[in-house]
Amino acid sequence: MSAKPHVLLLGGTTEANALAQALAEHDIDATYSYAGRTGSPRPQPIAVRVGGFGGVEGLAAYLRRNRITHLVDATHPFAATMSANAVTAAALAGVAHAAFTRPAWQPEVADRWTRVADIAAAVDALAGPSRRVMLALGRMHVDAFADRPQHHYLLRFVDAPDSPPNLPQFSLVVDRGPFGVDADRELLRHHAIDLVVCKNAGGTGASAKLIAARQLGLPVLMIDRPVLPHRLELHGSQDVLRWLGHEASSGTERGV
Ligand code: 3Y8
Ligand code: NAP
Repeated sequence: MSAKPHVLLLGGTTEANALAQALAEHDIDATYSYAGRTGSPRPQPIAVRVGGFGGVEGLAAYLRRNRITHLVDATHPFAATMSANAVTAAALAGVAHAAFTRPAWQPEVADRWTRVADIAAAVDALAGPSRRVMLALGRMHVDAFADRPQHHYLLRFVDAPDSPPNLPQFSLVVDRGPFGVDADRELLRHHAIDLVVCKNAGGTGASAKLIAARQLGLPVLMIDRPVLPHRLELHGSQDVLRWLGHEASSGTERGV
């Protein structure tokens, strides 16, 4: 009989939230982990912990101390440090590891994407005359765009910043997703945006601006995902439940 699973779920995404719901419904012992980036993260139906672990060693120690049996990394595709640490720490602690992620967005026929490798390449690509740019990257990377002060930036943060962004021309919207297409289309139109800059986050929580840009015929500067270590990747809550040894239909332990 396999040991009863005790899951550490590295969260912060729409998919992590759906999985937390499924784990709660199946009475699977699980803890949801936030980094603590936002002021009031969404409540969860399972136990929650907030804050870093203290690098790989700190996470490995947490896994051992809390007798975690399965580590599910459902962090955002751009949370590259967390994801790399998770693979290494799980191996160190001898804990099963799987990523629960969503496929990258693919351009559709009507899309006007220019793909760049990372934030620095996006900054380089913004050389040239003044534009009105929706910088849909959140708060953590805004300073990099101070090198391109000629543009007017539309910023969207989850929380109001303690101090104004270091940009000469910007409009700031404080809002958390998941976002809607009609609202994002109105936002782009209201601010007369002529370029959207975003990360290839994938999923549904951030795709509204892409669909709105397509409808308005706007170009998009799409930042590709960072390369992550090789790992088991699962794409649905049911796949994770099966991986944990819980058949979704019966909701009971797999037969001995
Ligand atoms: C703290 C947890 C849900 C999950 C919501 C998803 C969808 C909406 C879209 C835009 C893009 C951006 C940003 C974004 C999205 C979901 C999901 C997603 C992008 C919360 C959350 C935490 C964070 C951290 C925050 C980052 C920021 C990034 C805003 C909660 C709401 C831009 C990523 O102020 C800060 O320091 C914010 C930091 C990392 C990226 C950045 O560089 O600023 N997410 N976002 C998580 C933690 O502490 O562990 O507060 O409830 C989660 C979500 N954000 O259904 O409730 O699944 O991706 N998050 C990007 O995609 O580029 C917004 O504006 O269009
Ligand atoms: P990151 O750069 O990959 O990680 C930096 C450090 O933050 C990690 O080494 C770890 O600290 C801590 N950390 C990150 N995620 C954590 C988690 N879920 N639980 C506990 N500690 C965590 O991470 P990030 O890009 O800042 O993302 C932080 C959080 O925001 C994640 O939950 C992610 O899913 C969410 N998020 C990020 C983005 C994005 O664009 N990056 C978008 C949406 C949501 P220690 O080394 O001390 O353990």
